[in-house]
Amino acid sequence: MSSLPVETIASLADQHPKPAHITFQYGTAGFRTLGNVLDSVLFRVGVLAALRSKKQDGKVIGVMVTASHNPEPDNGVKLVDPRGEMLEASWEGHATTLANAATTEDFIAVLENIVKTTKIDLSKPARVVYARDTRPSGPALVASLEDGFKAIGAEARNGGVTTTPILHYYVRAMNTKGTKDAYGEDTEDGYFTKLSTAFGKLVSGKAPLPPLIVDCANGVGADGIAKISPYLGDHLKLVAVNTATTTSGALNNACGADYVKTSQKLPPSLAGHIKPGQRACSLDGDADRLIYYYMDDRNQFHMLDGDKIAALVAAFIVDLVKTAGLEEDIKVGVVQTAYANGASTKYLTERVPVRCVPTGVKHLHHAAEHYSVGVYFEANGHGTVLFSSETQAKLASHEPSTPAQSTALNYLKSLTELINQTVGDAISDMLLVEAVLAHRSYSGVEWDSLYVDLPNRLVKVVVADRHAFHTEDAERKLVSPKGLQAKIDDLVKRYDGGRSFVRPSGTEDVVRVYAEAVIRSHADDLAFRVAGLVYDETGGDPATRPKEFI
Ligand code: 16G
Ligand code: MG
Repeated sequence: MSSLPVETIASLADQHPKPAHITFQYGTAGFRTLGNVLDSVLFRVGVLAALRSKKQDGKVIGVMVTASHNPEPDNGVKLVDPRGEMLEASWEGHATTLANAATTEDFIAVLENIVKTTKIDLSKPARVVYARDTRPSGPALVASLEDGFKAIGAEARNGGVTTTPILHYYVRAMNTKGTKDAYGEDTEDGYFTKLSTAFGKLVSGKAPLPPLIVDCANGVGADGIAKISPYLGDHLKLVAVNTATTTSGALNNACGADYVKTSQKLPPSLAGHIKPGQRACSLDGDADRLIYYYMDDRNQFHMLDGDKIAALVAAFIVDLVKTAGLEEDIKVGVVQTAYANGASTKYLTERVPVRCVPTGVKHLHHAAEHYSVGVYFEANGHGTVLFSSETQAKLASHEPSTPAQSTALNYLKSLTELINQTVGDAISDMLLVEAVLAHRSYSGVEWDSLYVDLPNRLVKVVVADRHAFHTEDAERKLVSPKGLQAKIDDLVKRYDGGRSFVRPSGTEDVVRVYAEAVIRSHADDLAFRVAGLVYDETGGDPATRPKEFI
């Protein structure tokens, strides 16, 4: 068993010193903060990714440099495990410890400790693939990352500027190349060909839908939309807007999936583009979230969020499974978080088993793996559908006994190709939605009417210490601060259809409050009352108490 190239690592590490006074944390979405303080983190993540690969017997590990929907000055980095899924939870701690080692010596000591405790065989190869989004801080951070690869001697492939889901796709495709589980060609062309071919099979013979407006958040999704358009041919026309990837300050600014979901408004830049009845969608800055919407005849905005996507897709798959005669073999289930609109949970529960898990893709993904077909979506538009290997085998071997069964079976097989099963993927999900709309002959209006959203409100509370907040029951109940949950329960009881929960954010230094109720004014009232309670109970300064808190 060989040892770490300590001298090379040390001399390169000295060029990427950790800034004093900053504590980094590998959170829900990896490391994420201002791009200009991340140099040391990127270098260290480069080394860690190589170790992770060695630990996984030389399988390819992915590294994505992005801060998703955050403002342009932010950046971040996350690791992708061999099947294209999020980094295993136990390694998040290693990443955090490594990022916070104060000096080069400390850094090397932590590395040696990781090698020892996780029993890494250093003689194994290290293979990584990495990519970045369009942020201006990206190139410098990628250079630091590359130094990390160099320091430990990793074989690194540069995936260039691409979407987060495409990077996840590369990882799975590279690791399954030449096996019976081959996921696809490990190139952009391979990805676009796979998706568009499956889409073509799903919509062939269906009346084409009118063109779809796609708000690209001025991010890397703009490249993806431009590239996939020729592959789609006449099956679907995409009209890309907010494609200014090189305009300073434009990324995620008053546009994109997060803007639409949190403000529940049309991006102002779309006002001239979208006509009454027309549907449109927004991607986020790294194209792993998707929110749809449309304007009605009175020019009113209607949002179709991750919950509406889950309802549309789950019901469609359930119908196909039934028509294919596979009801007994294939069980469809849905995974949501506490943020799922209560009306969506009711709609889905009447049709399929539904589970609620804590916020964050990794929780949803793992829970979805327990179903034969696991549909998971966060209300914020991140989600996908997982087909278990038994289900894929069943689809491959099932002998249909009628033409209708055969058609449904083929549609299900095409869905397994269309859907990026490694992670939520705005481009893949968009094609999925479009395919279902084409099958159902739905416009936005009919899709929207599957159920009526309960009015809801999300409020941020800045508290002295968000780490004092602990939750249970999939974040639906507070365990600490002591006594706060009982007070929230008392408030909630006063509102018809009221529901509210409080949780610490995993990505921002705030506590989030969610509330819903049958009447809009009640949802607002409940949210601001709970926010006020949280603020006061945790010793908030009366002088800076936000005016809207009740
Ligand atoms: C991250 C998560 C997302 C979650 C959000 C919650 C991933 C890849 N992304 O964006 O799933 O909804 O954080 O943010 O896991 P919050 O903890 O600040 O509310
Ligand atoms: Mg994102």
